[in-house]
Amino acid sequence: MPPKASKKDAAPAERPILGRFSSHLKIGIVGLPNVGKSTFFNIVTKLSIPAENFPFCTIDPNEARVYVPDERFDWLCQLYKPKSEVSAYLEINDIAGLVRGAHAGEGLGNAFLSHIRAVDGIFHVLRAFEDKEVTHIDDTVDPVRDLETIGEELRLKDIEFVQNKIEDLEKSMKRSNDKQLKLEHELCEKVKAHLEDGKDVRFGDWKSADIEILNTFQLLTAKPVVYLVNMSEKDYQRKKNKFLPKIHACVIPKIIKTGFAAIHLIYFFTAGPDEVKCWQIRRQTKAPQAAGTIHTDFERGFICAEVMKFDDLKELGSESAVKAAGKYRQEGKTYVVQDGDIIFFKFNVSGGGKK
Ligand SMILES: Nc1nc2c(ncn2[C@@H]2O[C@H](COP(=O)(O)OP(=O)(O)O)[C@@H](O)[C@H]2O)c(=O)[nH]1
Ligand SMILES: [Mg+2]
Repeated sequence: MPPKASKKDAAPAERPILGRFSSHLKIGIVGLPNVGKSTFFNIVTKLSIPAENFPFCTIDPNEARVYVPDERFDWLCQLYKPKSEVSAYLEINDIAGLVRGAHAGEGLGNAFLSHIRAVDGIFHVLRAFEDKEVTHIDDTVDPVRDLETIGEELRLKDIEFVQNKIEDLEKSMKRSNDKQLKLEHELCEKVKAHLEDGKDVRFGDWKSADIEILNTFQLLTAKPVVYLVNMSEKDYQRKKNKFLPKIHACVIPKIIKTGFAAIHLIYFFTAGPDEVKCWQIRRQTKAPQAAGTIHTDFERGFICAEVMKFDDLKELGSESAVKAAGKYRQEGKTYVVQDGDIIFFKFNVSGGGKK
């Protein structure tokens, strides 16, 4: 008898995630001027954007896509020796430095804040290196103060947004008794109080219904943040001289992987002799929508997903061994795709065929 799906197989009803529901997510590098944002960006991308000792030198956000290293992907490529290999990538934007007062337009603040609004997560670079040649906008090196400065700007911008929203809602509420308007108004008041308390939106304990509404706002402090403390290479070298190159190489892939996970991206694989490919999707994506990242027909005509777990394939060595062990599973429309699933989609659209 085939194994019956037990309770523990059922996906727990997860709370929705704050942020955009999309598979095209990106992370932005944010911080004060001269903290090392562009330097970090250049290292990560190996692109040569000039890192100059001058605030406001980067006005247009610079974009780059960097590969996400993954041993599972490498292993699959070894196994299938495919003609084409496509790994996952993280899109990173180098955003120009924010200064105190940015929320009120200081230092082209509004333009830069709109660039932050367009990303799904933040690499917040903090300067911990001392260097007389590199000016600090507040004269002294103090990463904790800097963290607060940026945090405060983002919160003030969010307060402004929510305040405007409250005023709009109040106008609408005079004309309509729509319950949704009242719910949104209550939430906005709650969010405003939370921000005025000095707390970022992402730290709030919001209900599922609140999160659905918050996700239509794209608030700056709702975005996930990864803090990167930029310390002097010299300080680092003094202590760990011979290990430095190794540490350097490890740290960068780790930062990329951390950023990728922080914005709630995962990926599933398609694997065969033609191609091994990572398909990135947002966490909580169901099988038909995951199929849709490959082709809209796959979503429209979705029949089922045949799923192998990477660990099972690695342990058993081949697809046929996984099948023989009864671990090759058919999943339906409600299946929530998990990171590292190896999937073969079956679909049917009129006039189309099976993959
Ligand atoms: N001494 C030292 N200088 C650095 C470090 N990181 C960046 N810099 C220098 O600081 C200046 C500003 O860096 P940049 O990356 O352009 O800062 P951004 O304004 O945050 O993009 C440049 O001259 C960099 O070479 C570091 O770790 N130590
Ligand atoms: Mg820069």
